[in-house]
Amino acid sequence: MSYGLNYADAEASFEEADAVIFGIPYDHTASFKAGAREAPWTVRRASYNFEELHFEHGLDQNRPLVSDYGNCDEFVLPEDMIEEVKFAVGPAIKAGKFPIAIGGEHSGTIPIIQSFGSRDVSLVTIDAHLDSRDEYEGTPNSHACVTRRAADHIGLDSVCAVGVRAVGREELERDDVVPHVTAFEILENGLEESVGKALDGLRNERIYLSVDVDGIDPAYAPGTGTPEPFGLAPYDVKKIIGMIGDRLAGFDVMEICPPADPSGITSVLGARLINEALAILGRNLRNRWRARR
Ligand SMILES: [Mn+2]
Repeated sequence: MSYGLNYADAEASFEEADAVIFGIPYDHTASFKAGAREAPWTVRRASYNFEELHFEHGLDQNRPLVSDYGNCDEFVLPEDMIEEVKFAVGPAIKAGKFPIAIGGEHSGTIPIIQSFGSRDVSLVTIDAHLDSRDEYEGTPNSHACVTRRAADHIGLDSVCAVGVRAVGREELERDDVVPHVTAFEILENGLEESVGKALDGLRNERIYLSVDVDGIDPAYAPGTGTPEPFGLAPYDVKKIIGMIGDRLAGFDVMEICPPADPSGITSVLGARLINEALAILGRNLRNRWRARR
């Protein structure tokens, strides 16, 4: 599972780590452009771009201890990928570590959510798509089925897709439509009014945030398999991570497709979003220590 290059500063052992990073180099259900399997490498490489501190988080920001687990083994069938991710990631989640995944395609989020207890987390996705199909091209574990599989496990009232702007008719013409906030609503009503309300409405308190990078406008994140115009700005995603704040229980960035990203800018954004989640985790950990004293 080792591949030679850790995520920047992810030098902690598993035992001492607050957070564990792992790659899921999987893209076999990709419906348009494949290549996301390469992103765990390019995002790690991009992580060396950044300075030690983010200005807005302050000079005394608490940096969590991070362990880089390497990548999950590669499989062809989504069901095999799901078993592998559960095997690799399940122990970290059960040990109370903060999981951070680098996809691979979005189906990699399914086994991560399934590794939590059904009352442990809500799932918020940032995604151009609702990904709520029962099955797609013959498998219930396609990247087009992510929120539906999550709802099976944690309940429809603990799932919300944010930034949605492309759906299939069959996803909306049913009684159990996956809750969502469209990109259009965010633009019209502002983040507080749209996403803030949705976060308040989630049943399970802690929140796993999954960023399908196609939720972000292709002007900022062109390197993805299914680009969809009229998306969120990177700053919106940063703000949403901050709004989730002390409820944040895990994070992933999926669907970065390096062959479609010649400048590498989408991998850079992916790494920066991981760092943002780590900054919020660091703040949460420090607040928890303080509360205990
Ligand atoms: Mn998507």
